Amino acid sequence: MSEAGGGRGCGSAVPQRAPWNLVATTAALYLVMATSVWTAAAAPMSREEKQKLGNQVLEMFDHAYGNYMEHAYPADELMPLTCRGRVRGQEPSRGDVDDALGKFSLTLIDSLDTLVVLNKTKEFEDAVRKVLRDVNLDNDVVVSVFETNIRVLGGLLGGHSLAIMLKEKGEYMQWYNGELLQMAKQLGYKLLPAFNTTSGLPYPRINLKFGIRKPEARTGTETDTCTACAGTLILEFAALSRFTGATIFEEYARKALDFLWEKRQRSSNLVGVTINIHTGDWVRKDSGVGAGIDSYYEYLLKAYVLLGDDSFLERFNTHYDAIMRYISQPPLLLDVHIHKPMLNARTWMDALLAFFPGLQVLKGDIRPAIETHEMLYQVIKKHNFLPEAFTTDFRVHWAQHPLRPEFAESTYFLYKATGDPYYLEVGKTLIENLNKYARVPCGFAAMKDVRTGSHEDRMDSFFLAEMFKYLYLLFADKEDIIFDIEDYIFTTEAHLLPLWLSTTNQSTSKKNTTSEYIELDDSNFDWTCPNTQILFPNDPLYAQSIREPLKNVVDKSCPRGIIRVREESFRSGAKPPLRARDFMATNPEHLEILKKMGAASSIDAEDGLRFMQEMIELSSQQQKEQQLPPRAVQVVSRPFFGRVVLTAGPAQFGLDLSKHKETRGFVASSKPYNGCSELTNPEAVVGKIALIQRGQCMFAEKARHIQNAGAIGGIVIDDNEGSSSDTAPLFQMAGDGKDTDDIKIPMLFLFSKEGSIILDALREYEEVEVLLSDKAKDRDPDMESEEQPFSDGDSENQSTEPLAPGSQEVDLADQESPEDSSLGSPPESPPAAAAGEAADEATDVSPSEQNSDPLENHEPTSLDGECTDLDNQLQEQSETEEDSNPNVSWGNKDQPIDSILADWSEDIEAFEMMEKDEL
Ligand code: DMJ
Repeated sequence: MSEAGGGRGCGSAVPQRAPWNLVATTAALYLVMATSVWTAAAAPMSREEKQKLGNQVLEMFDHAYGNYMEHAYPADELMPLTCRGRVRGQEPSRGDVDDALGKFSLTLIDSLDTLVVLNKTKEFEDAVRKVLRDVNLDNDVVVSVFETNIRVLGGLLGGHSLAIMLKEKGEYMQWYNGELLQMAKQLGYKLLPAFNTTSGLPYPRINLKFGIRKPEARTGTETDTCTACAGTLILEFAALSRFTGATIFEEYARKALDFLWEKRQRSSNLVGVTINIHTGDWVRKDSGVGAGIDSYYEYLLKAYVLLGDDSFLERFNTHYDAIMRYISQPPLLLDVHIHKPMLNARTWMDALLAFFPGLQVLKGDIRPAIETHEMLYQVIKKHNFLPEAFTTDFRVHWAQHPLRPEFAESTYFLYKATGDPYYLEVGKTLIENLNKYARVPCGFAAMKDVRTGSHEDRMDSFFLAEMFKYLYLLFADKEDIIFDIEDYIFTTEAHLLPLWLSTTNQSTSKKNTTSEYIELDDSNFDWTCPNTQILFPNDPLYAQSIREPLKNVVDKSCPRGIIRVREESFRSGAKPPLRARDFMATNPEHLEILKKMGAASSIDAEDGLRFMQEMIELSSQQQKEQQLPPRAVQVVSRPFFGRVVLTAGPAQFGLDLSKHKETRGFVASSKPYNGCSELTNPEAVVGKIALIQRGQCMFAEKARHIQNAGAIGGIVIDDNEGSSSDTAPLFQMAGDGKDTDDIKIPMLFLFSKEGSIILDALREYEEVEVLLSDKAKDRDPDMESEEQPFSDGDSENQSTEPLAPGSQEVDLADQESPEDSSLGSPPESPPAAAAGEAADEATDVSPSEQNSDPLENHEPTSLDGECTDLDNQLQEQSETEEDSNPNVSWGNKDQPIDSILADWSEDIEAFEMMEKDEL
């Protein structure tokens, strides 16, 4: 391929759409031939509507960026609920997530090239000046090498790329002299010590000031890194080398990639999730396309695009073949074991894999891209956002959503490849959901729980770097952007690098690995690029016909869990393997199967291994669910209008908010604030929701005091300053060991940080109205402009207690979405766990204490792909129980899961040894 080939053919950041005349001609033919089908397809979107949506994206960006600049800058990120900057060390640590924060104004740097894409050139110029004036890259702080590379180095390089483009145009940035590139180079040198390992794989973390080795560095003892962490450097490092002529960066990144390639599992051609940076041994041998691996694959293909080096394409194609052979189980993408790739390693998928359809478009494999994208869209339609993890039957596995952009990215690429207006409608839904559920007065807040609609006090920088770029570009026409986007490639953080780098300052070490250099003509790229020439023009209904069978995949699918379970053997009459979720300790047949596992054949051994892994997963999932029974406190009065939703812990007494009820009222502080004696200000709390501080007496005692004073509900606020549901596990407020039936009002618990949001609002606005529920009530974005809180008309009084004006208790039964309303009552809450003996003790309810059985009410055992009515009913019931009542009772079984696992621990060890031996 020609040296410039990297920038041609597949090289453009966005695949070329088919020539319009061809599209139009073929579409016209189909219109005549298949009008009825065509009308079912997405209608084309008018230019006006696209412009309107584009403008909406601009307004949303202004809201996010403006609030960051006004309330957080120069901090790394905005905390949109408390409306201030997140400064590392000043907030409770969130663990690894904080490794992206280096006190270098992360969000500003990550936003630089977004400003230019969104045509905010003046703001870009200001932002660059601020970066040059304020940003210090020499802080004594330990950061992630991966995050610093993709967000900061990538941000500086993207900013530089567009700064020189603007300068050349002659209007803006005329003063610019490569200062961002100088900063990028300085940062590049700071990252290089991380590569000081025998393997050439970088350490995962580095101290910006002290590097790796010095004792002050507080890092350098790690032995493992993720594959994506070591394999997502080549674009930024090669760009840095080629922009500056310092070849060392590209060489280091290539060396790390070469090492990973050598270490691939040779029989499956897959890579694991984590690798030992010294020995090169795989530490985690599961393999997927999501968390931990994702951008390794992305960078192989894009390195080929940017650098025109065939070896990267060969590697990518080899891996891609393995992915499609083992991991892709359309429409699912499921992790497998690298050495036993027919064995699924998980029963759930993570949200990061949503980038993969976009990568498939770049590869030119449109059909599976459409399928997976559609499956993901169905999940989004069900939960408003893509939960961080969801099961193979589309239940929430991990309910958080930090405003990730991957799905928007894939939507953009699919639209560019197919021209199908359906993808514009998808983008419109994303915009609506962001405004409806994530927008808060001071920016956009991550979802803490997509089921309750509660928020987390975080707005990650990638939201500005990626989400707004992809959404804006989705609706933009060529003339809406001040430069040709197709001259650039998107990094994994959506930073733009110019394709002309392919011919500049090439590293002498490896120009091209093909032995013979052959000039290829354009026909060689016909099958490697998104093949719009044969796809869309020949069949305008292509994308729709692939999507259609998947339309109901989420709501109506058979709850089979894992799809591929050695289907051939079942068809031939063999019994399907026992799955952990179906296991019943009282079933003699199941016990017989267990005995056989690991004994007879390798198939039984595989079943045994999988069974035990599923048991472990199920157990930890159940523990997570038992410990996290979230409720929502939604601030509905002005200026919040329901836009701020706080995660709250429930009580084991009082009104059960999970039973389709909610309580709404103004808040008032009780006196004494701890609520441990009769209130001295009953007139202030009567008919209101009383705020009480945690501590000094039992929760139930506080509840009785505020109830006696006439309160209609209570919120206990943690007295432990700085505590937050971001960092501490939620718990249930236990009763006092006596009968608590006399407590009728609902009680919720807020950690200190969430509680201060209510207290601060009360100080500032005097009248603060909240809604206590198990799930945030829908907000109408128009309310803000109309300046009126939730209409009272949609609430129905259900309380047995007298209610004061301005407060109500609401039965939501008739307001639920159809999917919920058809499901009947959720099961009763579990009996209260053993009452706390010490005063004010919270109860973490463990599965064994609950005497619960995770196996009941889960997926039925249908494995034949046929949906029965019973299957569907059970599935719906299971879904409802899990979604609406995370504290669900699992019923009684003879043997708690913990003891089963204990019985099996020796066997688990044996299987692990067996795995090692095989490797
Ligand atoms: C971004 O920082 C990048 O896209 C990265 O590759 C992984 N995902 C986050 C956003 O979700």
